[in-house]
Amino acid sequence: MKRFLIAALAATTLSSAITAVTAQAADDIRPRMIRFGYGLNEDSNQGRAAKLLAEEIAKASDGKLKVRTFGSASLGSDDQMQNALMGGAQEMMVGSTATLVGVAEEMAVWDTPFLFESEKQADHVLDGPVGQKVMDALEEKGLVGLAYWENGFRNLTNNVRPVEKLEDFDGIKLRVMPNPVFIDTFKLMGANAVPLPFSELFTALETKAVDGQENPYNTILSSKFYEVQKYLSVTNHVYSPWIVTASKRWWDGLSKTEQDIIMKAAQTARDFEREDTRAEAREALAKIKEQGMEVNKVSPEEIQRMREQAKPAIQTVIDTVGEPLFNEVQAAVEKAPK
Ligand code: TF8
Repeated sequence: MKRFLIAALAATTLSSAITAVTAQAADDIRPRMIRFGYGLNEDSNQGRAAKLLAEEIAKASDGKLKVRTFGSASLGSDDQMQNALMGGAQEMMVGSTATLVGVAEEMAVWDTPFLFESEKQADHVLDGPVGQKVMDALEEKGLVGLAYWENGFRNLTNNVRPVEKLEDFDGIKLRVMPNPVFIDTFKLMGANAVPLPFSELFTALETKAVDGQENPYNTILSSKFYEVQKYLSVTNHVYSPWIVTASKRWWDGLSKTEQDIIMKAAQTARDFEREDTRAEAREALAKIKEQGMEVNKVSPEEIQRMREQAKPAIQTVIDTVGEPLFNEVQAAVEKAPK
């Protein structure tokens, strides 16, 4: 009788242990600390969205998944963070797709000058099948893409002169994102393109190591570039996406439930971030002027000349991502509502 009981007990213990293991793999949430890094400061559109993402993850996991956010590149430049994610030394980050071109060249397709005409069009393409395909290219490099957030349409600032026509780019020492398409685009414009990580940009402008830079209105405001830049020229030369990524090494060790919580939070934060960014951008020009910058519009004729001039950079994109992907993106852009 006793022996039977022990055997029965052992059997149930064993079987419940097995169930526990499977359950854990499928839907357990374990206490975890997630380091989420980003390059802008806490008072930026990026910082606000990172905070929301952390709150959403805490809420959905009853506080078991704790996201610690690190702004102002305190965990390193975008490049350094990407490497930390690939190596498994950091869990998550958000940064420009442009910085990922060195990891997955497919990302260069978003750097095509004048690719999108509106944010709405960008949303459709990025959130659609081809956007997903480009994101998926990260996996074999050790990263998992979760969602595209908005950095936004980029505009030019500098200290030399207002850029009103193509020729005004001449000789301006312009910081660009470290990526072949950006370097080529601005070389074609006649600028002296200097690739630099964003984390070094303010100091480079302050010390006059470079004359100018290009970024969306939101960043010109939140990074206080108006303190070190005189002219802003409305060029809208390219739409820049951000992308939330996770370390694949780490991600693969999460339960399905944990992955779902994090994925959903990245998307909720995306929807918030796009609205927040657009609202801020609508007010930004007035604020930038208040801060003393001189703002000039660029005429449609001159934008057209810049577009023409930038065409060879499109070839750089095609050489980098391959013609089939480039064409697929073009087709999606044409189909998307403006
Ligand atoms: C750049 C980008 C950056 C962002 C940010 C650091 O100019 O636009 O502002 O990638 O995440 O480097």
